[in-house]
Parts: sequence; structure tokens; C-alpha cells
Amino acid sequence: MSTAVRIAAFVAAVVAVFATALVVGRGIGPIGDNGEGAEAMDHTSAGTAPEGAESAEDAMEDAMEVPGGLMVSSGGYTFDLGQQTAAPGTGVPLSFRILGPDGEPVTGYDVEHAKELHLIAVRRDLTGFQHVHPTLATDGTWSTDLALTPGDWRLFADFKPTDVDALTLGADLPVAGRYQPAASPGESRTSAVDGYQVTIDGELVAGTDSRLRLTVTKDGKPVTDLEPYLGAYGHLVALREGDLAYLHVHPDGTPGDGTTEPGPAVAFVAEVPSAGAYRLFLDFQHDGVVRTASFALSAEASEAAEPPEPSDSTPTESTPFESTPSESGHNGH
Ligand SMILES: [Cu+2]
Repeated sequence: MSTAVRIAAFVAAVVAVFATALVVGRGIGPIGDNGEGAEAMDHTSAGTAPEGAESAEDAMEDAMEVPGGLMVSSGGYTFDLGQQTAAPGTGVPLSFRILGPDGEPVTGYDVEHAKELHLIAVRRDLTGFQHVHPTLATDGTWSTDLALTPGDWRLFADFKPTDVDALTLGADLPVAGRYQPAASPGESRTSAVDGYQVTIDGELVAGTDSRLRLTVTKDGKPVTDLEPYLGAYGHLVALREGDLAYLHVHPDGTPGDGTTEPGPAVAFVAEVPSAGAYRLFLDFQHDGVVRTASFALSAEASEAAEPPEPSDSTPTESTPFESTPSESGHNGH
């Protein structure tokens, strides 16, 4: 046996001894732990999970809850666009069907937010937002017109088949032509549209009901005679930047409930699934015209998650309405 081979054999033997010691050490570790390990095992076997495990379970549950609008087919229902591309234009006809679990077009819908189906169209760079209400033919075909510019568009159908949970399906619609993608504006809390200025107050926090308040002014004066639109003084759509997840937002208060004023402030409750950038679009009606204001907000991580890195920016002071408990309560639907 050469020296080299003998050294190699010795090294292998030493490694084997250490590996065995490691395995044995791991095996007896908890038992030889003066009862502490045994106690912990009793604790676990009794079904009481340690605190950390519970929040991890919650986080797992949250992770499995897929936001709306990311799928073209879900729960047996399919958003059937019937066309793969569209030409640009201001009055581009679009028709589509929602196919049910049996593959047939769905013809029965429940009214939600005053309509049987809400169609949201937005270019993937989050410009050109439109919220329209197509008309339903007896054969289950929905029809509407859209104003489309060149680029990749995303369409969302928000509806509730009769006797089934509401759902939002999403489908891509590429529009031919050259275009320059718009950059994200970063945080943007004010929006000017047709002489109106709309501001948004409140913070989005991942995984919690976040209260948002939008305030409408015109020529510097508060607008106090907003008109009901879709059963509320505003309709807010929130989309996550990056994948355009379509988020659940509902108004906090209903016109005519005795506490909800017709402006200048409109309150909403939004639940965002994660930290990150979100774009919000508010449709509001005044003087018979529906207008859309848009905003960009950054959602914070939930308190249950790891604390975020200290950031350079000073946290925004809480606005009065945040610390005031809700008077009207959530107006769920
Ligand atoms: Cu709608």
C-alpha cells in the first residue's frame, strides 16, 4: 500500500467516525436534554403549536389564496374572448362569453354593484384604464366598445353567476402597433381630471383591511354633491403592479344609509395580498359624468411578517380618519 493510499484510507476513517458521532449526537440530543426536550415534545403532541408555527400557518393560508384576475379560467368558469388580437381605435367592438362548467355560455348572473358584469380594460403598463358595462345577449354573448391604443391589454371580467361565488377572470388582448411603455409614477396620491382634483389618504397594509379615503375637490372647493354611481359615491379598482392582480375593494358606506355623505370624502376598504406597488382607479360621478382618477400607492408588509428594513423616507403621519373607528362599518357584499 502506498503512502498516499494509506493517508486517504486514514482520512476516510476519520470522516466516518465523525459522521457517526454526528448522527448519534443528533439522535440522542433531545432525550438527554434534562427533560426540557421531553416537555416540548409533550407540548407538541398535545396539539398546542408554538406561537411561531401558528403565524406560519396563517401565512401559508394567505399564500394559497390567489388574488382575482390572474386566471382566464377558474372554478369551472372560463373567460372566452373569442379573439386573440384587436386593432387600435376609439370605438373598438369587443364581444366575449363566460363559459360555465358545462362548457356552455353562462346566461344567468346576479347583480353586483348595480350591474351583472363589470369589464375592466387596462394596458399592461397601467395606462388607458376603462371600466365599462357590456350588454348581454340572450345567447350569453357580452358586447361593448373599448378605446384601445397599441400595446398589451389586460381585460378583467368581474361577475357572479347565479348561485355561485363572485369571481374575476382575466385575459390578455394584444393590440397591434408601436408603443412606448409608460413608466411607473412611484407614489402618487393626487390626481387631476377635468378640473377635479382627487386625493387619496390612508395606508395599504398587506393582509389586512386597509381604510382609504378619497377626497374630491373642484376649483379648490370640496365637492359635496357627488352622485351615486354603481350604488356608491365611487367605485375603486386596485391592481398590483407586476402581475395586475385584481384586488377586492368595497365602499365603506352606502348612499342613503343616513351616515354616508355625498362627498367630498369617499371611504373604501381594500385588502392587498402583499407588500409592493399598487395602482388604484376611482370612478366617480358628478354633474352626470363619470370620471376616473388614478393613484399609485406602496403597500407595507403586515405586522405579522418580518419588520421591514428602515427606509430613508419618513413614514406618513396617520390621518385623522385612520385613528377614528368606523362609524358605518364595512358595507360588505
Ligand atoms: Cu362596473
